[in-house]
Amino acid sequence: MSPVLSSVTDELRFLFDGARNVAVLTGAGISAESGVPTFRGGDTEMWTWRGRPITELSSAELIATDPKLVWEWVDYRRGLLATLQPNPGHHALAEWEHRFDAFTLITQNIDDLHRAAGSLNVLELHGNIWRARCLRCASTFDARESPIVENPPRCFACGGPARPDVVLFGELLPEGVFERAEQAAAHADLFFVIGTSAVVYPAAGLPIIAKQRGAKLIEVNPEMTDISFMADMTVLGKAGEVLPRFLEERG
Ligand code: BJW
Ligand code: ZN
Repeated sequence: MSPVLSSVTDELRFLFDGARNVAVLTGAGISAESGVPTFRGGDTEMWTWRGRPITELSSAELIATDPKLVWEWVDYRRGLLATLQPNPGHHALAEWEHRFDAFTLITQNIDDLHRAAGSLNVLELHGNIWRARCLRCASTFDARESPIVENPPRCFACGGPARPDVVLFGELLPEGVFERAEQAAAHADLFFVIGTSAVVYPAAGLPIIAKQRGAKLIEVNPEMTDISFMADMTVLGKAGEVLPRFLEERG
């Protein structure tokens, strides 16, 4: 089988139908067809806002020095996300969850669109843009106001200043979440890498773990990425068009 496909072949569906333990890693590309800008890929090298690249905006350095500016950046993106809906790619994955003996959905996205599509168990590696975390008592809480009323928003429990509950460059991932994702990657017999440029670590290490532990690696992306050389198959296409095909009636 050619490692680069332009559509879902019968052979690929056969692999899908026979899988028992499936894990999926998604990135910004799965939300692109909902209208969420990706960080990289396509014509733009890197998403910028007010002339600054995301490596600078979404960074541990900036939240330490100018937390209000990070909230403004988050607030701007929440304003956009509030108007958007999940697309057929998110909906297909919500159906996949009920199809296998074991299924783990791991996302780098903070947009909450997997849950909006009906996925029940989502491992959010980089947090959630609709949650905040108190800098004084460490409580996390839903913070869905858009635009935010006070900058920084205040903790529901103690009134302390809160920060967005997302993982910025140079910060550690939430405790336990990456470990669960690693376990899922290590035990999967089929691992999908969908809509990610696979350049941000440690998330980009998950397909490598899966492959080393014997999983077949399937990539879905309109472009080749840093992980393509390792994939058993890359389906060159949009997630919202490719993923529903796995569920179509067999002819
Ligand atoms: C479609 C599509 C369609 C389009 N269908 N597909 C040097 C070497 C190695 C590591 C490092 C290094 N220097 C620093 C590091 C560590 C750093 C890192 O990996 N940096 C790399 C950039 C080099 N990682 C970290 O800092 C992490 N923490 C960590 O390592 O802790 C230990 C540590 C502590 C202290 C010091 C050093 C280490 C944390 C990473 C947190 C990432 N956070 C962000 C921001 C989240 C909050 C926010 O949004 O503000 O997470 S960055 C951003 O990138 C976001 C994403 O989740 C993440 C990944 O991006 P993703 O999802 O892959 O999106 P894109 O845009 O890159 O790709 C989109 C893809 O979709 C493209 O391929 C398109 O083709 C495709 N596409 N349309 C399907 N319709
Ligand atoms: Zn608090």
